[in-house]
Formats: sequence, C-alpha cells, structure tokens
Amino acid sequence: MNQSQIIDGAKVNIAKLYAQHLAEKLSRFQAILAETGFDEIVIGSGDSKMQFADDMAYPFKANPYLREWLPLARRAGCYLQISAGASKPRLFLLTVEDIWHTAPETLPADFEQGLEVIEYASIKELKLHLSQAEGGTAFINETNKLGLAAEFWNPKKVTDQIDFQRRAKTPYEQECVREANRQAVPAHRAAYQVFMSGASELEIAAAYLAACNQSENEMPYGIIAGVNEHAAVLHHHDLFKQPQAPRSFLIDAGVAVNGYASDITRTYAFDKGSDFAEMIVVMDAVQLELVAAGGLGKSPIDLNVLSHLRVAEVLRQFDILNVSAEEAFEADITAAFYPHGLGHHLGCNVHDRGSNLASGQGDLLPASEKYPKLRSSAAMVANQIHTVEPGLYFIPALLAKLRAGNNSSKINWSRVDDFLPFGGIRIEDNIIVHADGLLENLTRDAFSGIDS
Ligand SMILES: [Mn+2]
Repeated sequence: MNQSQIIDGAKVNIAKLYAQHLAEKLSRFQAILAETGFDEIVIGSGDSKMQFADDMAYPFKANPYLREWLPLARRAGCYLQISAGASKPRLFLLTVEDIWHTAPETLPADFEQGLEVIEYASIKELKLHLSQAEGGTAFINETNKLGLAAEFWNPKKVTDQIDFQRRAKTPYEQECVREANRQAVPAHRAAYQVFMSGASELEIAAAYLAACNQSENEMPYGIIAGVNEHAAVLHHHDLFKQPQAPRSFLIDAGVAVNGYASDITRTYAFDKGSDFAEMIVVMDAVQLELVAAGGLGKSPIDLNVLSHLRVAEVLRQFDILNVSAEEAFEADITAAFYPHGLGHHLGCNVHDRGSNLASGQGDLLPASEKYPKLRSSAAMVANQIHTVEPGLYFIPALLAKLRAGNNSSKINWSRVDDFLPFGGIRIEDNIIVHADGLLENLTRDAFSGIDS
C-alpha cells in the first residue's frame, strides 16, 4: 500500500491511521487484560512449517491474531507482547543470520512509532522479556512454543474477547479493506477481458495476478475462476489449463493489503443477448437491494431469508418454477439453487472470527435453523465489514436430489437444462456499516473509480 492515497481529493496518511489503530487496539486489550486477570497477552505469528520428509517449507502466513496488530503477514517468529498498563506493545522480531533467503518482511515506513521493537535470537532469550509470574501470560499461537501450562495457551476467555472486539474495525482496518478493493477491481477487469478472448482458467488467474501485482501466495484465498459449468463449483480452485468456448465466467478473488482481505465475486456472460446475461442483470439488482437492506442493528438471518425469497422470484421470472415464488420459498426449493449463506464478516480472516458471538464472554447466538450454513448471525454493529453475496447456481448433484424428491414437479426441468451449461451466478461486494448508518460499498465504489 502506498503511504499516501488520494481519497475524495484528500490524502490519507496510512501511518497516522496505523498509529491510531495501535492506540485503539491497545486500549481494547487493556480492558481484556483487566477482565481476564492476566499480566500480558503474547501473540505469536507462527513458525515456518516444513513439508513431511522434505526440506521444503509450506508458504507462510501469520496467525490472524497477529495480523490484527501488524502488517507482517509473511514473517515467521514474531511475538507481540501487550502488557497491563504499558503505553506501547512490544514487538519481538526473530533475527538470525540466514544466507539462503532474502531478508524478512519489515514494517512500512513510520509504522514503528507506536511499538517498542526488540530483536531476539532464541525462545530462551525471548522468555526473559515476558512475565515471570505463573499464569501471568495468555499466549495466542498455533503451537505452545513458550511451553506454558495448557490453560494459558490460547485461553478461550481471552480469544472470545478478542474475537468479539474485532467486529468494529478501526479507520485503519477500514482503509486496508478499502484499498484491497481498489487493488482487486482492476484485476477483476483484466480477468474478464482475458475470459472474453477465450483464455483458459489458469490464464485468467495469471492475468488477475499480473494486474494486481501479487503472487499466488499473497492472495487472501485461492482464486476461484470458473468458466462455463465450473461457475457452479462454489470453490473451484483446480483451474483448468485447456481453453473452452466461453459462455459464462464466475470469478471470486481478492487482494490482501497489510494482512486485510477483499473478497469480491463477479459473474459474466459471453453472449450479452442471452437469457443468462439477463439473469445476471436481475441478480445484480437483487444483490444491490440486499446491500441496501442491511445496516446498523439489522439481522443477517433476516437478510438471508429475504435473499432466498428474492432468488425464488428470479427462478420464477426465468420460468424455472412451475409454482409461485412464495410456494418455492416455503418448500425450501431455493436451497438447491443457493446452498451458501448471504455473507460473512470480513477482516484479516476472510471469514472473520466472532460472527456468532453474543458477548465477549463467549455466549453464542443461536444458529439459523433453516439456514445453518449462514456464517454470521449477530446483528450488524458500527464499523463492521460484511460481504453480501447472493448466488443462484445449477449444481448437478443438488439438482439430482431435487429431481428425485417430492418437489420435482414444481420445477420446469427443460429450463434447468437451458441454464446448466452456464454454471451459475454469484455477485459479492464488501460493505462497511458506518456508525452514522451510512453503508459504504467498497466494491462498487472501486468499480466506479476505474470506470470514471
Ligand atoms: Mn465471500
């Protein structure tokens, strides 16, 4: 990310936003320490992991609890110490001579001001800096590197509090996801152009990576690029190398900025005069309506119900139902065409944690009985980032079950056959629910930014 970006004519100083972010996180974690009684919370980035019976490491990605504090997603061996009453968190950086690899990732310019940075060479040395009290440290890390008693390693009473406070994103976090949208959108456009030229899925993904200037390992999640029937494979990561005569294209891909993700999906028709192209236009309007129906205090479960009703109406409009939209909705026929939830929280986890927490004490909200796949059930709060991603697919395995079941006669199967070769549609935007009630659509803003 550039250190300064132009937003609405004004320069955003990202280092200044980061300093505010650190101060806000520090204050929230002081409250967590006071409530849970620990002297300190220590968060490890994790270690580079070797492949079995080989001398190759897997690509490294830092623990998201660390990425919430530091834009060091690719540096192993970092520890952050947040102590009760401390004015700054302390960052411990593993610094050992390594002639085999390029120097590890460093903090962007001016990001160190709110941190006390200490280099260390061994865990033994690191431990001298930590609380010596038995039970003084809550340690958040994939492995129990510090060798603490089990109850102090990832204590749930601490991680629940962290997951709960995470819902409200600081202006810095919002700017990271906003910028992740700005960087992803031109890559989406490049991918679409390559699809229209008849490229293979793998060539499309390569065009995407080139356009956002990121490596595959930097992606917040594997690029989903489905041509034709593959648009119906919800997580189509095994991209085909052979070109196919293009009919339809679904791309679900983001960019990571300072460890924060964008998560964007678009669907395209090759033939702009086809029924499938018309169905995309209708689903796009449905998606915008669902975005507008969100806001402070709104229930994702209610929005999910509304999305199924709208999908039923689209099925009816395109003559796929022999019954009314309401009847299809009541019979839960839409679940066969739309088998995932409407959206999820977004942050340094693509599916951000804490979406079903009713409190920082770990009380859980009841899951939606009718739509158990929905990842998010908590009412929307200020400064939260959500995805809104309704879908409508023609998935052979689900259609076969529908056809074999009691609702088969409610479906116009010859129309289903018309749409099967196009796979399906998903349209996904990233939304900030602002404190003043405004909904900021980061994705649509980014697309209008490159179109204007
Ligand atoms: Mn998503």
